[in-house]
Amino acid sequence: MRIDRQNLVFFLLGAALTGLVCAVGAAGFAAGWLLKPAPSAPTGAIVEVRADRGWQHAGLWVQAGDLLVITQVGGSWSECPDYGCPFRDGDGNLESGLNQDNNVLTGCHHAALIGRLSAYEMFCIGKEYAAPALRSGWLELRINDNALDDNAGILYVRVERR
Ligand SMILES: [Ca+2]
Repeated sequence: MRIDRQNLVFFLLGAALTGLVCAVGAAGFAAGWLLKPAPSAPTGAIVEVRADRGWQHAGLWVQAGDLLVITQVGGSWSECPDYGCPFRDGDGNLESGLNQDNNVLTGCHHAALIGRLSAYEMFCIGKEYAAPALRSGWLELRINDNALDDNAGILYVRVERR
């Protein structure tokens, strides 16, 4: 079979253009996916934060400058129930110093609820918190305790941005 040279050129040109269009489309899709945050929890979503786990995703994207409001609405936890530590609320152990050895965040009561935005600076939350977000990011929450193995309980927390 004789291949018509002109047809071959058109065919190759067509294939190249199709490839280019696909590549541009895929790149656009990828850029959109990477740059635009996934839909976040609706305002007022209630999340659970377990005492025996490290950083836990709250499903809330916060824009720098948003008023971030975090309120404990239920539950309790203990940083060492087997050793007699009582179950507490998000304010943690108010008798502890602010810089106990097992704190994840110093300057905040042991076993208090703490947070961070996309793995940047941590902040002390406690039972109630309201402050402008200093940066954009995903909200993560946890107990202010590095020794998680002996922990128990869950806090229920409303996370909002306004
Ligand atoms: Ca503990």
